[in-house]
Amino acid sequence: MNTKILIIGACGQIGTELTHKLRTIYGTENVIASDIRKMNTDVVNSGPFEVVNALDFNQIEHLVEVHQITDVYLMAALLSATAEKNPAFAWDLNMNSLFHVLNLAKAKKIKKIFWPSSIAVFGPTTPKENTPQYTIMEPSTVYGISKQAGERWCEYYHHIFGVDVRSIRYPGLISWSSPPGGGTTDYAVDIYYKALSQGTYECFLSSETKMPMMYMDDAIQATIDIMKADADQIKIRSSYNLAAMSFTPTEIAAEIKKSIPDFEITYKPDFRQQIADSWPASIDDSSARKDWGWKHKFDLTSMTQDMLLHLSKQ
Ligand code: AKB
Repeated sequence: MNTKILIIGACGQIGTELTHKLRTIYGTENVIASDIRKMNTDVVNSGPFEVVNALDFNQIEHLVEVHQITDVYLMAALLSATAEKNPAFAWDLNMNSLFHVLNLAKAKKIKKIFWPSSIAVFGPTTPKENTPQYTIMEPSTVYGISKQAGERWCEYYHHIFGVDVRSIRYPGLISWSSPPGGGTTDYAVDIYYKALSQGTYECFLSSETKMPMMYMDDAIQATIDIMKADADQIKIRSSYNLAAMSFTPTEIAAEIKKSIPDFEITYKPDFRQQIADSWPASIDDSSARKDWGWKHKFDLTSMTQDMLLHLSKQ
């Protein structure tokens, strides 16, 4: 049976680039993009698109049947900063959308699921540097609690019902083709836009806040690689730690200054500082590297050059 993909939340920061990449690999007609609204013309116009509410089981089931979907990528979620403003809806969306696709796989209506987790599953009591795959996890954000609970359910559905679900704990993701939506790591995208358009940036985190980050090209590659791997290579069915680089606002600003010498950064931490302080500074991702061959390409220098090149063309 051919791979036929449904991406739920295809108009978001990851979904946009994932849709394009999957369409080049599997063929445009075999990748159905979907979202709650037609928000991103690129995604909507570049192939099949359906409006779907990730909380509506019947709608998702209908799409799966009509398009004979084999693999679902569930990218719809409320991220850390937005979730703190609307905890009940964040819990509802982040958990129940996951149950819908897990239950479709349990009923053998789909074969494989990709579900993104996050470094937000860790909390203030987790070891901060080189955070291990298995360690103390006491998340203190609504988003983190939902991702940690989701990981437990993924592992449970795999062990008890044989569901083939695969997951990655994404760090902060940086991309130029579509904006991020409500995360704590979003400053590391905004800073490039403001450096080019205004020459200054007021950062909502303090200067020495170090967090794990990754360029979108690497994140998409990881997503595709974990889904392509043989099932027996995926030894962890909760979610894999994944890392590429870690930096502070001071360090990213210094890197931008190499290309834009007059660029200035100022600091005005807000409620997101507390969220960032509860997360790891760096991540040990040796399990992903060993089990399914994860390798990153971009570091802070090469990412900055690529971001500035693309954004200055826009
Ligand atoms: C966020 O900041 O909420 C996300 C994440 C790290 O999962 N980018």
